[in-house]
Amino acid sequence: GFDYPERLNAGVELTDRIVEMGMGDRTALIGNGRRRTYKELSDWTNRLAHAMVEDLGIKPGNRVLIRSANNPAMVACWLAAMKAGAVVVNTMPLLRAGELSKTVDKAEIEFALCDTRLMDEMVKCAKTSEYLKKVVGFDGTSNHDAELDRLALEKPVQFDAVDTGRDDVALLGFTSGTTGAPKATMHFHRDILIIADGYAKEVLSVTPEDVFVGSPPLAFTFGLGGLAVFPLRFGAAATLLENASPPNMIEIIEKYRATVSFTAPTAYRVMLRAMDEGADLSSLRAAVSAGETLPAPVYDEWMEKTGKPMLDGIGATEMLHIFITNRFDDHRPACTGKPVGGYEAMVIGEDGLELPRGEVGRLAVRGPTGCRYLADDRQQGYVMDGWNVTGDAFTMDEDGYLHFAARNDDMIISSGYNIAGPEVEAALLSHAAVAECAVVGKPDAERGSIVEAFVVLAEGHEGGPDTVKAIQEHVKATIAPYKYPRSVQFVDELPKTESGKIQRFRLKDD
Ligand code: 3SK
Repeated sequence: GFDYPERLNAGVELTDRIVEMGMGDRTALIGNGRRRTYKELSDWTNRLAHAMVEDLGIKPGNRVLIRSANNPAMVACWLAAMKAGAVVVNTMPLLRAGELSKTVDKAEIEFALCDTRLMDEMVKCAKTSEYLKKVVGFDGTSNHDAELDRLALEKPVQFDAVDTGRDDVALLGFTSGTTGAPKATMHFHRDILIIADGYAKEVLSVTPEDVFVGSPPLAFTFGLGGLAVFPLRFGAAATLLENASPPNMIEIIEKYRATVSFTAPTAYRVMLRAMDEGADLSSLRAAVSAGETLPAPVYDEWMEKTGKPMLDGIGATEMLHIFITNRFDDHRPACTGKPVGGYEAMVIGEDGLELPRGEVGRLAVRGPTGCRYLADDRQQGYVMDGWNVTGDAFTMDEDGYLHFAARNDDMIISSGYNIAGPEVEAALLSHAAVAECAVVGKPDAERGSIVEAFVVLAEGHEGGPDTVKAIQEHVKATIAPYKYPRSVQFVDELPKTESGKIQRFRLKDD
């Protein structure tokens, strides 16, 4: 079981507790050219928490948005805000004002802590927001050269963390719904520890000697767990990269002899090619793959080259982290493995009943973490009789291993990013040349899928490379750039049902 004291603050457990355990001198965070020990991280977060409470006026339960690329300052702000009893929403640096506004409105966010280099879109969002009271800049480069840092520098290094309960909400993890209307998933202080004491301990056996590296944004719970919670829970080191391109990850792996990596198959493919060119990834003892299905050839080649299995797993923002996984001593290609300790899984049919082994149905899981949408009718669709019914179709074989079959929804997964097709369609439709459009995922060897747009042109507009470019640039300027359609096809009309509903499945070539 996961027994935690009734009064629990995850911010304290991931910092001060490690110092108390005698690991204050160990490296906690590496990023932007600096290394911080656990003692330094504890002091830093305590000072920040003082500033948040005394200068900004953050009260327990206030919602605080953090806007940053992955860096030590973002982690410090997150931990400090939890110490101050706040409910944190981490956001990706690529979000534009419109997407930030949807987040702020959904979670009724009052405070925003923003890397000063990313202020423009945050300020645009604040100008029209009825909820945001304060936007404060922090220095993402960790040179303490911004308002929040200056306030914090004057504060003491001791802070009595807010006496939060283990079942108090600490984190709102956002996930884009299929309609583009974001959903916020609530997670308690204890949930943050459960993912470390469950998956990270049982499957990865993390020790203080480990050095973590990876690409998922901290705004995505896959990244927050893999690159902050898991190392910090066990006194290990986290390397944080603002630009986690595969070459940058490789550089860090070689430089710091990283031992655990978290990324998507797309990046592992590039790493395999780099190994052919002499890259030394021999320090990696655990390569975790999630966010997209792991193709068997990538699994096979990794095994061949490193002698170790790549650990495919599936998680969900709703469940906070990975709940089904392969293991070092129990792994198979094209297989997601078995539930993490404490979780149960079954494959169900349309009637909600368990299907016979081998039949494709919806994956349902239950365990120590689970879905709690904030003020959202979609809760009834996700949790049924205590089971969390994910959007994915799976089969369970005779031996109880789970195999991914397909996604049930309109999400397009490209290089590990979840992209809601309808949101891209809305951005396309705001361009003058687009009369009608439909967006689908197109299988892609490099990225898993890419966004493909089928566009019916408006009167007076012509298809051609310039129009494609203009449309793509428009999408990049309207929503987060990674959502733009890499493929644009001009068509005379879209396939529709008699009632006029677009039949996107007829546009897919998978
Ligand atoms: O599998 C995923 O997409 C996922 C989502 C949230 C947290 C962790 C993971 C692996």
